[in-house]
Amino acid sequence: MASNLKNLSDFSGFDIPCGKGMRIAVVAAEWNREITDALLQGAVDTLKEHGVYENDITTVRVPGTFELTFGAKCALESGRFDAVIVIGCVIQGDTRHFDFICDSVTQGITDLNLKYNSPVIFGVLTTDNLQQAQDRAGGKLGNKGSEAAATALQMVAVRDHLLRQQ
Ligand code: DLZ
Repeated sequence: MASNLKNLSDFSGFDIPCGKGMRIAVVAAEWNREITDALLQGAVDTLKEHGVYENDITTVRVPGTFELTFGAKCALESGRFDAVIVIGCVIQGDTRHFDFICDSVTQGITDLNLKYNSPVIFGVLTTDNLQQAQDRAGGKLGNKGSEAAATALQMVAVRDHLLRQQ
């Protein structure tokens, strides 16, 4: 989770490349929809602000954060995308589901990043309560979806720079 001092939508100091011509899939969870809708909107807005064509952005919904790994895998297997962004929100409750879901999606997305040559970006909030999620979904600490979108553009540029240099 972001530090209290960091605004997730503040990219000053970061060199965000132009996304013109990049094809991006955004896979978003239905759970905690109030939050994931705001994160998804933040991601799409930021992609467009940085030059990604609307037609090159594909959004898809999966039931929960646990399903993000499979959704991202399908997007990668299609070979159609330069990057995949996963969006979710897991809120700590009295259930151990929190740990299982967070561990699963973190490991799942890491595994995909190791296996495929298109980056998968982690736009998942894992918070103690709803207020912390709202703060990071367009609230006082910015928008984690926007941060994920900017990261996607950076990582596609890194991939292109390093793999196409050979
Ligand atoms: C079951 C569950 C719970 C308890 N909490 C969340 C949550 O906070 N955020 C979320 O995205 N999904 C949650 N889920 C649903 C799981 O991610 C998954 O969809 C179901 O366990 C079915 O596989």
